[in-house]
Amino acid sequence: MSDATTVDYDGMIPNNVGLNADPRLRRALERWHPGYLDWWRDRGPEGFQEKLVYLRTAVSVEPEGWAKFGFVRMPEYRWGILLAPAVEDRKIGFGTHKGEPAWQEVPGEYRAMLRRLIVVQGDTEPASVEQQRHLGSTAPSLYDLRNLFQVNVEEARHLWAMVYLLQKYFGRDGREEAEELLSRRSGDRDSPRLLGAFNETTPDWLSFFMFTFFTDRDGKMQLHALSQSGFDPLSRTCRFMLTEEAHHMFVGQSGVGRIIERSCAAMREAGIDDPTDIQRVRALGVVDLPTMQKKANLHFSLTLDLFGSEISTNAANAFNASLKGRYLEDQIDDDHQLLNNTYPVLRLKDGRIVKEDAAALSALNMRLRDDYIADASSAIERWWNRIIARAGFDFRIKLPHVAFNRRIGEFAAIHADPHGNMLGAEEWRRRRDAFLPTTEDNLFIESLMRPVTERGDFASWIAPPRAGIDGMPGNFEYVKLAG
Ligand code: BYC
Repeated sequence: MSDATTVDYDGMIPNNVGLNADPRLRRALERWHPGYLDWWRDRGPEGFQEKLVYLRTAVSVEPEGWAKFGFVRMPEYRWGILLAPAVEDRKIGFGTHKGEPAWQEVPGEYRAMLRRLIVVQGDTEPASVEQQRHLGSTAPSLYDLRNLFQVNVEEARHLWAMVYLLQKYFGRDGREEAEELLSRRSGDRDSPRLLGAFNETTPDWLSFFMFTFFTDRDGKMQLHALSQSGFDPLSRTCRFMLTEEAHHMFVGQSGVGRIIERSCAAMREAGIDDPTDIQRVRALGVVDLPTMQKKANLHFSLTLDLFGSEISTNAANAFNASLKGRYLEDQIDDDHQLLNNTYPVLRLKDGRIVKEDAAALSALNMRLRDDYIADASSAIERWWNRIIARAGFDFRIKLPHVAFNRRIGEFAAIHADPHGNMLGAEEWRRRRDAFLPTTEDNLFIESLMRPVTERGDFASWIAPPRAGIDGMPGNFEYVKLAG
């Protein structure tokens, strides 16, 4: 079935892509490696580079036993290049080339488009590491500190994954793009990361958990869409990345869930029945639910921008070219070419938000965004709102309307409240603080961010997890801070 399920773990770069037999590629990657390590030391997790961290490392691409756990110093992490096993005789599943054998080389006519998709995907990975680099100093426990670093090293491995594709298949341009992936900086005025949400800050742990819940979930959707690609190396790379991505979303889902759990327990203990009594709740040293709703509003709306415009010829071209499919394309029952199909799209018409049918090909970003919203909303119901309901509070975290707080696409030009009611600029300014975190909200959250570094202890604003990592007990020393 597979040409390369065995991982070569002996060389400098663990891989299952036959690096030993490809000296040109190996040399290119080895030349890139020192610059990568400089980037990691300079822009990666601040302050913990020499500490031993209990990390998961991918050592196989088989579903069973693909990772091993052990203590490692982050700069010595084995960032490898791993592709999911090849599917024998794989055929392209959508677009103009549907039914043709999947490409093992870049089709010349689509070179620029494919390179652009890989570069955009690759750019988000180091960006998120940069955004999160200051969080180690305020971790609420050793367990959380370790999870942060796990997410960071795996996002960095995802950078390796995209750099491999660039170096192997795109010659000199690919090498240049690989260098630029190390030189752009999240939030930098002169050389920012490519997509908006990756230039925002992640100032506190609630933001980190919201980011991994909402923005990593965009990662999941985009990787799924790319894993359908007719370009087989991209498809296999993304398929394996998805294995790691699941843990990142778990960190966000359970992180926010544990904050909610702690807040609800503290309110119960103090006899508070009204979760919107913000000052009384905050006096308990926990995060109030309305502030969590505002953080969710912010991260959800920033993440929606990552889907691009509702109507997009770029998306239609990438689909037609059989480069980027839909979420679970291979499970959809239609012609997979969308020549005559339509898809309902929310648009701004004569100053009103209306739903209208658009050509399905042009509406692919919208469709992926809808799939994303369904996925996020069901996770919120199953996790966060269940915790609140079990504690007996009359409060639900809700996703805001898609027109709320947008910078990209149809609704970038207007203001809307979280229900989708359009607001004038003046009313938006007046009511904005009720929808999005204010300086005061952020200062309150910041005031809670004190590091907790004793084994088995947790900050007062977050509940312990149900289970440890890799079956380890609650008081396990996930990061060895001494020595
Ligand atoms: N910010 O046709 P349009 C992840 C640009 S997250 C700035 O509307 P298109 C992760 C766009 O580039 C997943 N610019 O959109 C998560 C285009 O410019 P050009 C990352 C933006 O191209 C957590 C123009 O506007 N992967 O993995 O259909 C931690 C018109 O664009 C933005 C991908 O995104 C923006 N938000 O769709 C770590 C997959 N949006 O080309 C990692 C690869 C649009 O005319 N990327 N623009 O100069 C893509 O599929 C597409 O590029 C996008 C945009 C979905 C991003």
